[in-house]
Amino acid sequence: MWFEKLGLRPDASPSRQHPAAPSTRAGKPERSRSIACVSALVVLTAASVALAALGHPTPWQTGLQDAGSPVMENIIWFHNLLLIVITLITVVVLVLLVWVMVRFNQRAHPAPSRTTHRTSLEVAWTVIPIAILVFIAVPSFRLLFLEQNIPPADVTVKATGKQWYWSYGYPDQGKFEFDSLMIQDKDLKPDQPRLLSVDNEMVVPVDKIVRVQVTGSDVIHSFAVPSFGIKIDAIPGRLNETWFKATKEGIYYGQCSELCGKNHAFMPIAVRVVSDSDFNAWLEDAKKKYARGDDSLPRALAARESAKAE
Ligand SMILES: [Cu+2]
Repeated sequence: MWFEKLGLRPDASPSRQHPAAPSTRAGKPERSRSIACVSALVVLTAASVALAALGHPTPWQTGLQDAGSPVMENIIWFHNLLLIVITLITVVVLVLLVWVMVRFNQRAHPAPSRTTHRTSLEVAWTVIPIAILVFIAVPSFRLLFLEQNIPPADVTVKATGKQWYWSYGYPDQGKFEFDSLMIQDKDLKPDQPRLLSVDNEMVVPVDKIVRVQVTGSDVIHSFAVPSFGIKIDAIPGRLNETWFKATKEGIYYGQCSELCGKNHAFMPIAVRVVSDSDFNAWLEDAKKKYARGDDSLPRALAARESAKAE
């Protein structure tokens, strides 16, 4: 079957790397220790990059999951930019602090200056942070608009959070809706990740704009798929919207991200991205398999429909 071809590799867990042990070379223990620290950092950073994966988390992962949509590509780019900015700021502040402690301590500088104001300095420490914030705001707003402005959708999926599973409907494709429940540990197949696999996945076509309408039927849940860069609350009585365009076929996992009750940790989201033809084949199947008879419509709606017909 097409979906078996796309399953997760069982050997996907990467080899674990450990930071280098500190050198004990006699004579320069301090230098050796700092070299060891730096190499440990480099190894950890490299490992976290190497451990990132598309669509699912990995053991020892510290970074973000790989991007499976244009929005997530932008999120990762913005995250890396902020990491550089914050590292530079931290280094500058640290250097200033060390300089003050060394140069102006009581022993090195017994007679302190009584100066309390310096206009140029005050202007500088006001203007520089503003400039940094403006520099950050530009890509930040660009990303926000990319996430919020939903392009014309090719497929609309309605995801309803329930205690404790998700239901999916495809309102433009017909009257069908199905429940997606987590597979229990004892029923897992070898290639199915624990706590993330579900019985009925949400299926969408690759390279198409998918609009996800999200709501809750009992309490607030949250629909989140890290590799697509989406997370949106599922609130009873309200219809929230988000979107993604999956750029690669495969399976993408997410979880409910709002503490919603005792089984909050056990209502995963699994999105299977397939080719157009596979999606159409699945759709035909799903329409029959999950067909919702008119008798399951809410009574008030059914009554209104029949009143209209008379
Ligand atoms: Cu939930």
